[in-house]
Amino acid sequence: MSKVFITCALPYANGPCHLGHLRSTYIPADIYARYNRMKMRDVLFVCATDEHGTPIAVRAEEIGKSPKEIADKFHKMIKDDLDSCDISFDYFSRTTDPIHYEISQNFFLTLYEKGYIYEKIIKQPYCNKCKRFLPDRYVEGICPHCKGEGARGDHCETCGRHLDPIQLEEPACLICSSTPEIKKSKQYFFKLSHFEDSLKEWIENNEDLPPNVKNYALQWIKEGLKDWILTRDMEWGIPVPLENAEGKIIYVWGEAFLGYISAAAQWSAKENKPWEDYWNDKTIHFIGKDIIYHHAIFWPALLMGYGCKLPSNIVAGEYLSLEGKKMSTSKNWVIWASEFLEKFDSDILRYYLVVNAPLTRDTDFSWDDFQRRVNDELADVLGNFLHRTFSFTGRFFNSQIPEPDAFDEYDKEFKDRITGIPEVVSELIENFKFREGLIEIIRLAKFANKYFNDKEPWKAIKEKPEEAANCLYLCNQLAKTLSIILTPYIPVKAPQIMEIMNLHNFETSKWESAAEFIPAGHKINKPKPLFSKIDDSVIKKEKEALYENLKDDDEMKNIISIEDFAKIDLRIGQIIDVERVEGTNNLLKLRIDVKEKKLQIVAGLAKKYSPDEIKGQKVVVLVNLKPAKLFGIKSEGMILATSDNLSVLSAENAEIGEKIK
Ligand code: B3M
Ligand code: ZN
Repeated sequence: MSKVFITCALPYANGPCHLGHLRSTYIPADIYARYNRMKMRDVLFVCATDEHGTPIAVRAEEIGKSPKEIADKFHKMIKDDLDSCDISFDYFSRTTDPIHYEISQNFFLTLYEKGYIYEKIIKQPYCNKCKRFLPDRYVEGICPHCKGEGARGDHCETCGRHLDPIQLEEPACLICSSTPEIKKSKQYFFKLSHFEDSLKEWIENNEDLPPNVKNYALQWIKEGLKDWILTRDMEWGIPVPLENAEGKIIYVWGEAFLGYISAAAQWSAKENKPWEDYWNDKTIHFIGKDIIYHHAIFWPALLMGYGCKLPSNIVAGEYLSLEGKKMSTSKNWVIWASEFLEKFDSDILRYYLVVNAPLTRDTDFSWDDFQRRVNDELADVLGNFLHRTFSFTGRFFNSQIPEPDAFDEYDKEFKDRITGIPEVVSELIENFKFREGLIEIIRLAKFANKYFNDKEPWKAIKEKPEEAANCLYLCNQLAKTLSIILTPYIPVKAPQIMEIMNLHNFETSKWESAAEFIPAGHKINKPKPLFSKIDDSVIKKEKEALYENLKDDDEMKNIISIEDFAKIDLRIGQIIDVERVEGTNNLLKLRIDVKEKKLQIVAGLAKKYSPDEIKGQKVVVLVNLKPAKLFGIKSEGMILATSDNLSVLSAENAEIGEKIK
């Protein structure tokens, strides 16, 4: 039996799960795991909470608790969240487990002994007031490459580059705002650069890697890989297992990956089966798109150094926004999994988050759209089809699947679609096209409703009973097929379809049996409604509660005077020339005619507009902004656009050069 090792990115134990986590990582991975089990493959599906790292240590300090106490609390919360969403892990561990410490330290030691980890004295920002080295995200400043503001010690949002904290210009401690001093300290580095060629070859030749993962990874490799600092001066974490390394811990990203292995090792000990067999057969990592770098570059390089098989594939889910705005836990612009699942069934959430958009595209959760899809698709299409099939069978065929007669062309078409659908969906799920699989299912259910309407079995039962029998025979077959192929998507409701169909003992958990027909005469149970509609009042209440959070948003209370506003010189400008800024994926260089002069502006709009799309548009331009250099290119103003969706404010009927007051 073939084996599959499936993992989900380890959630940080410093907050509960929200819908974004579920959408990008956990639901897709669970669909894949459940599907593979139904294909009779031997699945090992693991995850753990990621319990080290600076954010947890800082948070603990802020509230006067130990980091372990914080981790305990959130480990439990996250586990409950994932359970309520029916994520079917075989093992869910934590990175504070002693086995994880042992495995991570051994891994580090092996790399050290093989010469892939070396010591180096480096300069690091140290905050005198907070009495700590400021790693990663605890120092903020200006990006040395693109001059973007608000760059963090490890990463610049503007140009997407990985940074070293001491490179930042005008650095400030994020906890107390004071300027850090630069201190020397010995750290351990991983020779990432050594693996550049092998990584390139692995990524280029891996035909399975999804395009979003492949493209990002190759782009970074093209820029050249630098060695990674693998340790920190910190208390909270896994101690570096070397002499003369007191007070140093392994960087959280240097051990979190081993959480996949340590969770599996614990499962192995419990089940008495070697996890290595699973790893060596096929391994798939499900992650969010923000950690593609880590999984497609850093982790494979660590594994190459260690001398172990690389993962077979990496599936990266993109982001979820909320009601058109970027989710923000600090602004409470978020929907927590636990709150949502207290009120709605997990299956309708799973359905909505999958059907909403392909995994490889950013998408939005909106309450209205959620209601629309649940009511129109789950209740009206799927629910209605099942209910009319079962109640009609009950009423006119004594709850028995009728004996079919000769099929006409329409029946035959329907029959072929029923027997064909499992293979269609299977092919899509195998390729991680979960949404497309679900859409095929709904499309067939729509077709089935039309078929039912066209066949008018309520009339035919009197005039041509054999036609009504054919119709209900086939509709029951589809219901049974659906109960199987919907199981990975909606694992609570799908078995309820089986129960109504009295199929518990049938080989319902096997994908291969989805296309097999139930014999005529099989008795089904009394139907009960499976999907109900969501009332407008329910959605209204949810929206009100959510939008209430915006009122607390300080940005909205930031009053300015009319004099302040008068300082802003906004004019209508026409975009006369556009090109992409090479080496970035989001910047456009534009020339804009504002009548009095022509301005050169660099704007982060490339993810939304291609040069052709935006050229010629009349837009609103801030013309008296102090010039700055972005990516080494002079920028003399700003184009007004929305902050998350990046829609430019345009004014097609206005005159070029007109002032805005
Ligand atoms: N703990 C969470 C994240 O960055 C991080 C994942 C670790 S996976 C090995 O999304
Ligand atoms: Zn930058």
